[in-house]
Amino acid sequence: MRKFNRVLVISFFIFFGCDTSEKLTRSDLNDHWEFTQDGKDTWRKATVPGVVHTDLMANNMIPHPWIGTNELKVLWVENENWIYRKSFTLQKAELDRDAIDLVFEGLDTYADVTLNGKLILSADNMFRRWRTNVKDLLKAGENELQVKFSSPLKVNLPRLDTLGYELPAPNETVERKVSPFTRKAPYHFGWDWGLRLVTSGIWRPVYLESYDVARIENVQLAQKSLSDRVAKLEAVISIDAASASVIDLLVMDIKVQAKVTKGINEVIVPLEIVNPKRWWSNGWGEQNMYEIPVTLTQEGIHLDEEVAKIGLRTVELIQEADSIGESFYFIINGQPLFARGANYIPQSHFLPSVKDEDYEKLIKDASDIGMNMLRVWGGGIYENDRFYELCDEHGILVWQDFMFACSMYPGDSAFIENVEREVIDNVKRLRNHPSIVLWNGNNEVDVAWNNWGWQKQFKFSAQDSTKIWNDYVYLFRDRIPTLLGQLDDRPYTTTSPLSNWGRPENYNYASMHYWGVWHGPDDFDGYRKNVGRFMSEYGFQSFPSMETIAYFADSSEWRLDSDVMKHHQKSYIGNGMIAEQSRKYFGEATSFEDFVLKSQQTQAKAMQIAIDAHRLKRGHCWGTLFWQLNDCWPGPSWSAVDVFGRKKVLYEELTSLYAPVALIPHWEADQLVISLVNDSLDKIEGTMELTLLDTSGEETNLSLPVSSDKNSLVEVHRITRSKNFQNGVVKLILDEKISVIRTF
Ligand code: BMA
Repeated sequence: MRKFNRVLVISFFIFFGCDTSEKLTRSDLNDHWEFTQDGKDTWRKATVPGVVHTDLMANNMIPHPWIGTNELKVLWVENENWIYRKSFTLQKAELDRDAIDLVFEGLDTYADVTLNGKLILSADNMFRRWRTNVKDLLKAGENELQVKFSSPLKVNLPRLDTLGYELPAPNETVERKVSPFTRKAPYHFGWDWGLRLVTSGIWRPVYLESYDVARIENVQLAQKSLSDRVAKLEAVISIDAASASVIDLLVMDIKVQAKVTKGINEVIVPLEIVNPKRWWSNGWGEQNMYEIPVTLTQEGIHLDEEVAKIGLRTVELIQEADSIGESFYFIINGQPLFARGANYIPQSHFLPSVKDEDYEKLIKDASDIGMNMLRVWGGGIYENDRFYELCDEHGILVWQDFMFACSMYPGDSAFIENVEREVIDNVKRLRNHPSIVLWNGNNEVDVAWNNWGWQKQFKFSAQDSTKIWNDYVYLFRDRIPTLLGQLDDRPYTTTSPLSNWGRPENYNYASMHYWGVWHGPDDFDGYRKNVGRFMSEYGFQSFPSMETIAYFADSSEWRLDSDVMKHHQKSYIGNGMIAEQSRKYFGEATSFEDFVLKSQQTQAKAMQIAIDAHRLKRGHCWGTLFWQLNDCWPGPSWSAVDVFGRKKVLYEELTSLYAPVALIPHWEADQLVISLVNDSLDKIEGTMELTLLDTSGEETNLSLPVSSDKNSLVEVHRITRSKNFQNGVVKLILDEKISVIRTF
């Protein structure tokens, strides 16, 4: 009966030439927000999406925490509650829809949302999306929306008190640590390359979604089988219906009629793509994507639509016992892949200030220098959609951590349930991206629990210790993988690394974070000696450029022992190791500026030794992801590019270090060995041009044809080092062009 009425109403509008559409509409609510500190009632202009620190800065109420030691002056912000509000008007006609939802794509973190004075939502997880049907609370005319953020410390310190033991979180910079309780980007509580600012705010867009009958809640494109002849897919379409009715779906050219009941309904539509073109990772072919339009109608009336995208490819993670230990490598479209890339952290401490252009530049540059994998590290965030779209477009494979790092976590049912909702939200949002090839439970929790001395340090009783570990096992080895298995079919690993860097035999097992250099006592030769099966972390710090240093430090502070310089160095190791290694490789610095440059050259040297060693052990090792691609504030760190996008010396050298086809010069005792590494899927035929210079100025030149099979490593030249050897250059010529130059 009701449906019949609606059709009549629509014909009426058509007749009078009014807007007949009953399509889902989205109205942004990002403008005209104000905020105040709780208890102060002084309302000031706010920006949404945003966070309280950037609003306080914009209103000149706090100094920029990236400059000098200002971080210390703004720490108070985390102890306060903050209120955001806005009003918006609606016309009576706008209320005349079957459903109106208020959607927050992200609330950071503890937020009570009221609409026209009624509490509609209590959010407690920065990583979740929140949708509430608000039709009955909205009114024609003015509506008041308010979001009250409670300090994560105020919320969680009582939880810490009642738990009865501490949960280790060594990167959190205060004594009483609440980060393990808080489903919020872990690095906001402090890290060894970042500052501590516990933000609050509406950090992703907010809008009203109004619709009639039903809306498309999610489209999953599940690849059931893939051959060169045909790809068989299932479009799993979730429909959120305002009430029971019959709807029509058009998926590509397939029409389906479905009876839906109020709430979420699932419709599965099998699809076939004949002679499919595959999606390939960077360097292996095109990033072909298919668009699958899904349209929801009822009796010819257009209700909602979505264009889902899929890239067709197969992914396997091979973790198999072998003669020395356990392998760890990816097979993409049937071919074993050597992964070249880096660990990625959020691009700013203030997440909403990262713009699409920043994502575009970062990912495009990564693919231009030959990377084919980034690891979205577990101490940050599940990134914005744009990040993954760009990885799809540029063939950058994504190793996606869940957001847990270097900490133990509570095991109460409310916490577990919150995490489950987070997993569902994010996996459903991201699973159509072909770039994502791995879900990984957490960063370094296994190795930390078993090797970092927490039991002693925290004096856990046997009972507490067992409880903490069992909670860990339950979450990462049971709950998350079980849930994930219902949502997606990509590989899952519990943690990274799966093997710890302490003992020589450990390099034969699975994934490895090698920190013998920096956190351990090894010199750069350690990179050569300690090559695991997949190097998912290793790194060396350097300073950002002088332009970046000048942004945060007055020239009077340009000394390693100045307050500002010490404040910006967040690693407990300090600057001593950079100074020591740069002296060793590049000599005593003549000035601060010279030191800064030498620090970058030293980092580049360290990474060159490591990356070459990993590539030269191709077959044993199948991946190299250095720590860390980028920064979240200006300071010394392991990054290759700083927070303002300024590239360090390392970055410039990555073009040759990560070239998919490269000649790698290296020494074996007094022998100079040149190896040709070919990560591509083509047979390579080229020329090697070698120049050696000795101390008397004598130059030896050699030109040799070189070749290699696809996906392989081959030694192409070996000579005994002359006594007077000074340096050399080796060039790889492909198609009559210089492809890679390496000096040594
Ligand atoms: C790694 C990372 C981070 C850390 C880095 C440098 O293990 O996972 O936790 O920032 O080391 O110490």
